[in-house]
Amino acid sequence: KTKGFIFDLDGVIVDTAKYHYLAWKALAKSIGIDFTVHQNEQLKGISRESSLNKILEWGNKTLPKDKFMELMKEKNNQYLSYITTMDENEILPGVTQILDYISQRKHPIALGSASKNSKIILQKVNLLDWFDAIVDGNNVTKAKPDPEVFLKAAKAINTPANQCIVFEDSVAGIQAANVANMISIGIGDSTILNEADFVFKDFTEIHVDFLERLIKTKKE
Ligand code: G16
Ligand code: MG
Repeated sequence: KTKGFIFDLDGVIVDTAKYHYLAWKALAKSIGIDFTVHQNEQLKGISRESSLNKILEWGNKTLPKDKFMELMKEKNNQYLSYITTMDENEILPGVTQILDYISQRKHPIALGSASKNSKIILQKVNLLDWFDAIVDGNNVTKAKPDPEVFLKAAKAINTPANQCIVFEDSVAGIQAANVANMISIGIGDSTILNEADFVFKDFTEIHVDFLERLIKTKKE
């Protein structure tokens, strides 16, 4: 039986979540807003625009449209400056092994990311060729927790939603996978990702027997 595997990017395949955090933190500071690591959890997985809206909300600030656009651009430039030096060493533990396992068994693999920078990053870490489809921030209009990104990814790999397995590090992404009726697997802290069907600290904790059972599991 064929399952479709959908991977989030930031925080699942590579640890770019830390770069997003640094870039947003600096940008917020430049307009006199501070936010905590805890608040940062809410920025994970959501779009650039939604992220800035949240930060402004936290700081009780509103901005004219042109200033808003300028700040989004500034954040992205800062982020891009962090990712230029990325290479294979920034692939998170166990990722290459699981991609290898899945593709050897001929299950299709898709990316389902909110990022508009996903292709550059996958190229940088030399993982682009593993993916049968890329659905990212350039292809969707609704940010996670809306399931649009995962539903499009499922379609792109010709797999019904209830036969898809999603790996996610964000609360919004787990919610999106659940709404899409996919099996949701959290990668990270189980107290934060408690809505997921399963949670693992990282991919090195996911063993072959678990994957074999998962492949046989069906969501109604
Ligand atoms: C990622 C991050 C988010 C970021 C979003 C948009 O999503 O988790 O923090 O705001 O992409 O990224 P960009 O500004 O690069 O378009 P994901 O879904 O890959 O975790
Ligand atoms: Mg993520």
